[in-house]
Amino acid sequence: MAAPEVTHLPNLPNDVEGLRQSIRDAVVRVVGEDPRQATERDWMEALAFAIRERMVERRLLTRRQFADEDVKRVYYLSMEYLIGRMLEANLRNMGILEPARQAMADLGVNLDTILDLEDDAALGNGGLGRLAACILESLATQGYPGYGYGIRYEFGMFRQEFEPYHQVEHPDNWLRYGNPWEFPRSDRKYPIHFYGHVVEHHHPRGETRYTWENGEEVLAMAYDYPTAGYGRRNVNNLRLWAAKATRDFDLRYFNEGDYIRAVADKAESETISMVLYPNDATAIGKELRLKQEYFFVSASLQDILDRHLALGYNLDALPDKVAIQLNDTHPAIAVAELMRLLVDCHELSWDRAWDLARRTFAYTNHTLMPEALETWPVELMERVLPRHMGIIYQINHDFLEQVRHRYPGDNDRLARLSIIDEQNGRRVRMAHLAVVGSHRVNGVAALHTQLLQETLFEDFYNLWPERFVNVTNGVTPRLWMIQANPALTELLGQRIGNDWQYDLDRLRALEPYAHDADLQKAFLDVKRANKVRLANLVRERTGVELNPDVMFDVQIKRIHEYKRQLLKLLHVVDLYRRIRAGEDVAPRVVLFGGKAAPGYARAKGIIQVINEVADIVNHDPAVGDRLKCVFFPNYEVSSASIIIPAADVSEQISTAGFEASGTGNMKLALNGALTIGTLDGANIEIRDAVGEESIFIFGMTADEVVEHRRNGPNPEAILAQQPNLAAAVEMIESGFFTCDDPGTHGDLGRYLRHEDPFFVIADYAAYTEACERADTLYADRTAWAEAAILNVARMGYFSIDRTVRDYANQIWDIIPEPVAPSRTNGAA
Ligand code: GPU
Repeated sequence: MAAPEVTHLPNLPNDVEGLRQSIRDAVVRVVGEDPRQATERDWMEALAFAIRERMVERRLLTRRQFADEDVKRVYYLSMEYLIGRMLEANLRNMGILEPARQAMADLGVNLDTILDLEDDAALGNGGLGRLAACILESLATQGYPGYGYGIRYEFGMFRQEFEPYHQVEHPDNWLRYGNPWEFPRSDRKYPIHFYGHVVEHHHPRGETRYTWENGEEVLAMAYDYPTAGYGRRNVNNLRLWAAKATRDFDLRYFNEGDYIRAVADKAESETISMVLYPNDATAIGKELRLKQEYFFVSASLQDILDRHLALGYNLDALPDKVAIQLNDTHPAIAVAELMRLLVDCHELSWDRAWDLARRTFAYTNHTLMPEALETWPVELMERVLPRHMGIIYQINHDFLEQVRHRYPGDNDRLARLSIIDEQNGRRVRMAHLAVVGSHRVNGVAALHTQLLQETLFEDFYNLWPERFVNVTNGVTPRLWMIQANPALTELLGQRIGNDWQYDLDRLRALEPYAHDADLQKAFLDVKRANKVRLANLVRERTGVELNPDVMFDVQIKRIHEYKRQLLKLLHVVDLYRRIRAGEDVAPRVVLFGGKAAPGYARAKGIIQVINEVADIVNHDPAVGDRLKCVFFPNYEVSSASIIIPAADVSEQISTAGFEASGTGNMKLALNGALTIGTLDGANIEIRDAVGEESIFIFGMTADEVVEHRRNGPNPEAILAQQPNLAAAVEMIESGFFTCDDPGTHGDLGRYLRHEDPFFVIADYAAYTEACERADTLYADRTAWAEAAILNVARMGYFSIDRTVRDYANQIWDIIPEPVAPSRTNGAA
């Protein structure tokens, strides 16, 4: 038993006076600056340190309680966490936002100025990474024992600039000033191996054993980011791994006297955690990517097993104390790695290990798109991870035996189900490994899960129907309402109180007031103020002036053909042409935001043409305020939180069957934007929730898309019947908007006429008709306000808290463990 003063945790005061003291001290003791000379950035850092010491205190309290209560924990394994800024979120979730604001004011510093200095932590591409960040926040908020594991990329998502029309990528050096939120844990390092070979050890009795020898070794070092719950004392942890060379990296070169080469090799081994691959929903076939995946998976699993054993549990209790969620297939090598750790390192029998692994893992699928499905050439896997390749063969062998037994003689089915794809030059199908190695597989919206069962995983679904569940995505109301939309938060508080902040279903209390004229006016005033806020930012970033009294029509998301930014662009060009022809069209501001993967030429071409069209439209004196088109540069979490509350209309217009869920659709609707959308992803559930009156649905359904493709689409024939659409396509391909590269718009014309793989042309008429329905409703301010209020009131289902409870109950089997206020430490 340690002495009481050793076990004591500090208990720092959270009042204005106490915070002021901590902040002023931190300027001197941590930043090393004289408070008389401290810059705004110095004060920001000092404030962050004052918060983080309070966070870590609660983190330790939380950890003590979890250990005392023998809780089951969930570990979320994700290559991406799209967190955004942390300062305001941490202040709010720690319950010290207002005292800190006052303390800073007392020190002569404006908190809002400070908040704006922080770089986004952009360790993710899009929806998948943002979902991971929302899930961690909700786990802490609801008091679940849940931890994130990922990679501490030195460089996150690139910064996007337009020069002047096309996208140019700049490195995101987010750690250049250091990072006050992380705790480097130099004592938490694990060795990670690559390459080498496997040696078999035959035993006369018992199983053959394997050792993995003569590879290269790199260390994974932990960096901890405490994650605070809102309105609770629970603080969980996100552990990100950075690659560090081992101490005696490459002895060979030292012995040969090539000191410089040895040091260069050290740098090389640390590149593993250098940069996030900026690809969204596209598999990357690079060796470095496979090494990143294995690197963070191995470190995380070693850490999980260490903790499990240190807590005094035995390995047979693993599935009772540990759930591991695989965020898409990026961490799916975990199935083989856990087997290696259990069998080779902890000497469990294969069958026992397999039973434990399967009951521990679960896998979330985020797309059906073939180009996103990860497969690794057997040859590459064999070279980089030789032991894992052997383990995968063994898993596959056992699995196919089972299939053979169930479907004797059905060789086609065996080939379809096999973890090894033998058709395309022998590749490991990571999705198959994930399904076989998990006890649950989930899609992220009802339609998506249904399509998974009917298409991609049909054979697996027939084999194990009980393994498949749906968990519809959600978003955290703390960031996407309270932080992003303080004006609406305030209004909601006045009308229905603040319970909805913890239980978003309570927004329904707003329903009876939807036609209350006072509320409608207040609601429209809030929206207008948010539009002014956005217009100011747009002016600052692009120089374009926006009229806040015009409809703000917003499409913000990664640039992808299937998301159909081109459908919106055709509408813009159509409107522009008609305005020039003297037609009276409803005015609108169209705002795009989003990044294209650097190697995705078509997506980059889409950005370029939008910028070129925008430039012409915005400078045409004949147009004035009737049409403005803006491509908001460098769309990221922090700009999303300004754009979303200002949107009147949310564009969710993907080709049906292609968007797994969407989450931007939820953020926008929650903030009162009405959706124009296809029956795709979670749009379907949003329609069911908000009602037909508050959403503009259009276009082919997923079934109709399949049918349409089967019938052999003919865009030219459709164009021949739709003069407005034809004129828009002609206007583009004629070079009317060409500012930069002549020829590129001709190519776009050919693409639409002869390829149109996502049926922009086929859905165009229905789309513009939906836009017109929106225009008509928008013109009736009362009717619009009512629909928008009802929209907000009915979005409760899309809280990430509901999503996390669904995972907890259907998949993880964990329960909340709220940290009691005065436990252990006598703290108030
Ligand atoms: N998604 Br796969 C990504 O953001 N990145 C990916 O690599 C893959 C999927 C998205 C889906 O496209 C989107 O529909 C979904 O809402 C989101 O994941 C979270 O589930």
